[in-house]
This record gives sequence, C-alpha cells and structure tokens, in this order.
Amino acid sequence: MTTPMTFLGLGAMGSALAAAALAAGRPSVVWNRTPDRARALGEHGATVARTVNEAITGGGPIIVCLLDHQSVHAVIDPVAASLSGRVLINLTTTTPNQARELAVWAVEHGITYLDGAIMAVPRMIGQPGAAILYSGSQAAFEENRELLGLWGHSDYFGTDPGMASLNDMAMLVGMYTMFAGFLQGAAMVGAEGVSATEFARRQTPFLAAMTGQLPALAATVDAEDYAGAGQQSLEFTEAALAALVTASVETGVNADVLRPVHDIVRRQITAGYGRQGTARIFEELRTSRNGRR
Ligand code: FVH
Repeated sequence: MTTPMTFLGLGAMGSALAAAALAAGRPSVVWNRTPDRARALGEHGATVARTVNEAITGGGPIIVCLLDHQSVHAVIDPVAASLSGRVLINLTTTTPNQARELAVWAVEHGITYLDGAIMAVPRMIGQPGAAILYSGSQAAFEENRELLGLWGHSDYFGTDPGMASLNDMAMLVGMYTMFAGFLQGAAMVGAEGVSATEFARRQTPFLAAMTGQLPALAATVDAEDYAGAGQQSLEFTEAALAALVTASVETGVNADVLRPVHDIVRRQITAGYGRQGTARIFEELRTSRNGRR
C-alpha cells in the first residue's frame, strides 16, 4: 500500500494535480480552506481532511498549491513542527527569492524542500505539453519522479531552490509582453473595424514564425558578437519602432507597450552602438552576467 500523499490547496490547479494522482490510483488526502472545493475529489476517492493537521498525518509527500507565497506560510507555519522529516513539494507560484526563503524555512524545521513551477494550465495537467520545472532537494525530486511524471514533463534545475521559479518567471516575461503586443496590434486594426479574431488569425502564424529567430539572437548574446554580419542594426530597428509608435498614436491607440522598447534602442544608439545588432537590447537590460558588467 502506497503511503498517502497530501494536497494542500484545491483551487483550479491544486484540484487538477490531486485528480491526476487519484486517477493513477495514488491514495491522497486533500484539504482546502473552503471545504466545498474538496467535495468532487472526495467523490473520486480522496480522503477529505477537515484541518491541515489532519491532512498531513499520511506520511507521504505534501504537495502545496496555493494562491501565493503568503498563503503558503499562512497554511504551513502553524503545522511546521509536525512537518519535520517530511518532503514538501511547493507548486505555488513564487519569486526565486520567495522559493529560497521557503527552502531556508524548511531546513530550519527539518523539512526536505522541492520547489516547482508549473508551465501549464489546469486542463493540461497529465496531458502532453504540460511541463513542471523543479529545483531544490535532488533526493526529493528523484524519489518522487513517478508522481511528478503524472502531472507532466519534469525538468530539474539543480539544488538552488530559486532556479525553477527564475526560469518560470523569465519565460513568462516573454509570454506577457507578447500578449500585450498582440493586444496593441488588435487595438490598432480594431480602430479601422477589423475584429481581434480576424487579426489573431494573421498574427498567430507570424509570431510562430518569428520565434524561429530566437536561437540566432541567443547565439549572438552568448557570443557577445553584436558587430557580426547579418544582424538587424539598432538604427534600422529604431526607425521601425518609431514608425510603429507613430502609426499607433495616429490610430488613437496608446503606444505604452512599445515605447519602453523604443527608448532602450535609442539609449543604445546614443551610447554609440547604432550600427550594431538589435540583440544589444540584452546589454541594456542586464545588470551582470558571469560576475561581469
Ligand atoms: N491556474 C493556472 O493556470 C496557473 C498556471 C501556472 C501556475 N499557477 C499557480 O498555481 C497556484 C494555484 O493556482 P490556482 O489556479 O489553483 O488558483 P485558485 O484557483 O485561485 O486557487 C487558490 C488556492 O489558494 C487558496 N488560498 C488562497 N489564499 C489562502 C489563504 N490565505 N489561506 C489558505 N488558502 C488560501 C484558495 O483557497 P480557497 O479560496 O478555495 O479557500 C485556493 O485553494 C498559483 O500560485 C498560481 O500562480 C496556476
């Protein structure tokens, strides 16, 4: 008989994680602040605990998926003494330093800590395409690989507990700026009566094709070779961005999404790099790399 695991937090994501474990026949104890949210899982075989204390008696790993860092502390701080010797897998979205803080807190209480960052929406859990990034205790990662594999592809980023979150957040920067850019474009064509749906039909394959540029940009950044042949210069990009800002304003659409990019490019030109490649945006943004500036 497998030792029951515990799920603390049964929002959309916590419920999906617990449901996948139950579907694989893993005995699970579930708890949620608002008890109603546990009912469906109870009907699918989970043991519904009334308190966090009751939920953690099982002995298996404790999977936490709550709103944010504060809610994690609110739930686990009161039971810290009872968690000594246990494995805590925290899949709540936190910043890298919040993950590191939790890892230190865990060590202080004799708890083995594995941090996770979910790169999926709830309906993707257990389906192809779902991925979860992990960092922190390697032992906890290895010992629970089968469980983690029920949710999606697992990637381990090493013992620094902040690294899963750092990679998660770095990827989400790309996602949110892309969404914002798409919405600005939709507003521009929308000003002339084009629906966002029609615009999305054109934008989607274009953006997908543009992601093909990422490996070349990355190679330029890693080689710090901004003067190499074949690159789109900062001067060229500046002219393009100036036109985009003007076109946006002329259609009555706020260009606040694009302006900071334009400003960064202009600062690099002012610094004397106008003939160099646009990947120099990286140099304007970074604070340090490999201890260098
Ligand atoms: N849903 C998604 O698409 C994303 C994808 C990527 C990663 N996330 C992160 O997963 C965490 C949980 O997200 P969620 O979708 O399950 O969120 P909710 O459905 O809003 O559920 C929130 C749960 O947190 C409980 N909770 C909030 N505050 C407290 C508190 N102070 N004490 C105890 N529990 C708390 C809440 O309980 P209740 O409101 O039902 O009583 C829910 O169980 C999150 O970090 C995402 O960023 C999901």
